[in-house]
Amino acid sequence: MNNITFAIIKPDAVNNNFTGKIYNHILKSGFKVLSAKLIKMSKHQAQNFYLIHNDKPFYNELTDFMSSGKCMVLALKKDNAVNEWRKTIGATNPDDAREGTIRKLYANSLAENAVHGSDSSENAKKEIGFFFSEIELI
Ligand code: IDP
Ligand code: MG
Repeated sequence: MNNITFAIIKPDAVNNNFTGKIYNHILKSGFKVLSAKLIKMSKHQAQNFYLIHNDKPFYNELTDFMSSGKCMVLALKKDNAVNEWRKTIGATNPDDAREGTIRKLYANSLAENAVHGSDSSENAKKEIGFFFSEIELI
């Protein structure tokens, strides 16, 4: 299944009132929203979600940030969804992101970069399973 990916509208973007604009950007880019909801992660949940980064110097800053406020989590569907979504969001650092990408348009900084995107289909499945139950995935 390479037609599903997982996205988060991160706390900076929700706080900056960009949720609606980013949601529209998702639809305009040809993704179907299988499921979406607002959540607030605990520090512990953010640490688990980003476990693959636990050896990085920014792990503590990242998990503080991701548990600092509300996020919107989304399961997205499109052909080649993982790559298409990574293209739509742009580079991790908004300074390096291409014009018109979500991070270029809406990110605050490298740490507070507006959105998350899965890096593989396998991880997308795991990440969707982390936040959504089966009955939420219509
Ligand atoms: P990605 O989100 O583009 O896949 P990753 O390298 O997986 O980028 O990093 C996960 C998240 O960690 C980034 O989206 C960003 O919020 C944060 N991050 C990455 N590198 C740094 C850094 O050097 N300083 C602070 N935060 C960082
Ligand atoms: Mg990543």
